[in-house]
Amino acid sequence: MIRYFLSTLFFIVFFSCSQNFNEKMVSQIVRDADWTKIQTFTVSLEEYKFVPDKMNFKTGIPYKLVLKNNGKEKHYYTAPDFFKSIALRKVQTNDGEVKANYLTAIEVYPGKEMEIYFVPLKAGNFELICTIEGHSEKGMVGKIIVENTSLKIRRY
Ligand SMILES: [Cu+2]
Repeated sequence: MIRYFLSTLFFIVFFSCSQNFNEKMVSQIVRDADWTKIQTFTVSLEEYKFVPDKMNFKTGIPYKLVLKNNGKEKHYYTAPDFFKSIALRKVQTNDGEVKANYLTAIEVYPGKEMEIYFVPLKAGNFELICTIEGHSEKGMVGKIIVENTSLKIRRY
């Protein structure tokens, strides 16, 4: 019961300051998330679409977003508002990984794959687009939907 109360309290405090995630808060969320319960979501980048073009995530849950370019051209996964609303752990490829606090876009070469490890912090509907000239006009756009799930957030 106390545990539940504390997690609820944390949730309220957490989301009341979530308008402005600072570096320290983000790294604490990344550190405290239960990465053994990671959920994988794979998106294929092709000419000229994201498959699927709707991605659903829930706040407080650790995810691995796999971006796979199954096309013949390079493509961008550009979603600045979404990337501002997550706690980013790292971006990983076969060749190494990048640790950063904040992303705007990820470029994936044909036949390659990149993995984004993160925890969504904020609910919302976010636009996804491939910013290479002509691609969005041909349909390379998508939606990222993040739902609030106070009960599912990890207990602290
Ligand atoms: Cu593209």
